Amino acid sequence: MAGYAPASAVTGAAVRGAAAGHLRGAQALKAACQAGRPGVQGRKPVWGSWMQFPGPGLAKIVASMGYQWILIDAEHGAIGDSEMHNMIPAIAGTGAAPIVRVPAPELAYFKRALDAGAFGVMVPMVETKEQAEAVVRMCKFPPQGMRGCGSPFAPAHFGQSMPEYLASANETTMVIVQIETPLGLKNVNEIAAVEGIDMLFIGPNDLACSMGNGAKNHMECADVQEAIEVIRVAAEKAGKLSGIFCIDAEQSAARFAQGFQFINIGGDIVAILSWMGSTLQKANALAAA
Ligand code: 3PY
Ligand code: MG
Repeated sequence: MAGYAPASAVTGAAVRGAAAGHLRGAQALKAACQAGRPGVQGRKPVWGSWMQFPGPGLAKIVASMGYQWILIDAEHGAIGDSEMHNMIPAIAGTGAAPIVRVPAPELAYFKRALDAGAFGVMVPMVETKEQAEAVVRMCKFPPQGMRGCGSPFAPAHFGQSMPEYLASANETTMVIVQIETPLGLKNVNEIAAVEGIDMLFIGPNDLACSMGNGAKNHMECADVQEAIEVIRVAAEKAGKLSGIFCIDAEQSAARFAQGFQFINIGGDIVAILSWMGSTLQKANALAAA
């Protein structure tokens, strides 16, 4: 580290003014989530949206609408590695927090997302305490973990020198694990207790599907709704944050009232399918009238 510290310190000083907002943004995201927890006076939701289409231009437009975080979905989205790299600063530049959902809990994916300057990562299908511990190790620099420290991109985006970034990243990086299977549900209290895990995030579609309700509307499945509350309460009892994927304003507001803080409202493809589909239908109906 000492070998490149002086050069990276210069880089940090040069970009500090322009990019320091990214560091403040990452800290602000965590603070906003804490302030959204049940029992906090005047609690407010931390709204986000999902992106499954690539492109920094689109990311900038979506992020500029006022969401506090934008999820770059590298699990199910049509988003490759270099697109993710360009979308992260485009989102962060608007003041929203870029979070990357990695395809799987593998070291290479965490390196790519965090080195590109993501404020946090979301990890699908975490099912055991051991998996959660491995996630934390892969996301944190030593001594807490094993993250490699070679990339200049993240410090540059955060307006920091490499030593400054190394000193702050373990604290500011948001580590979010998804609980979305019966095994994850069974082990949820152990997973929530793992140090370094910031949030349990529910993928209701996978949770419903893996519980045998894939073909049904999960909002109408009592067992899925009970499981969702069990996961939320596990997070709350462990002093962790809780989040969930929703597709409309009503669902999102109801989940906030239930006690969740970090709530997704739809996404790019949800918006396109819904608006374009209904508008075409309406145009057809009007033309035929
Ligand atoms: C799920 O619903 O399974 C998710 O992961 C969020 O879309
Ligand atoms: Mg899922």
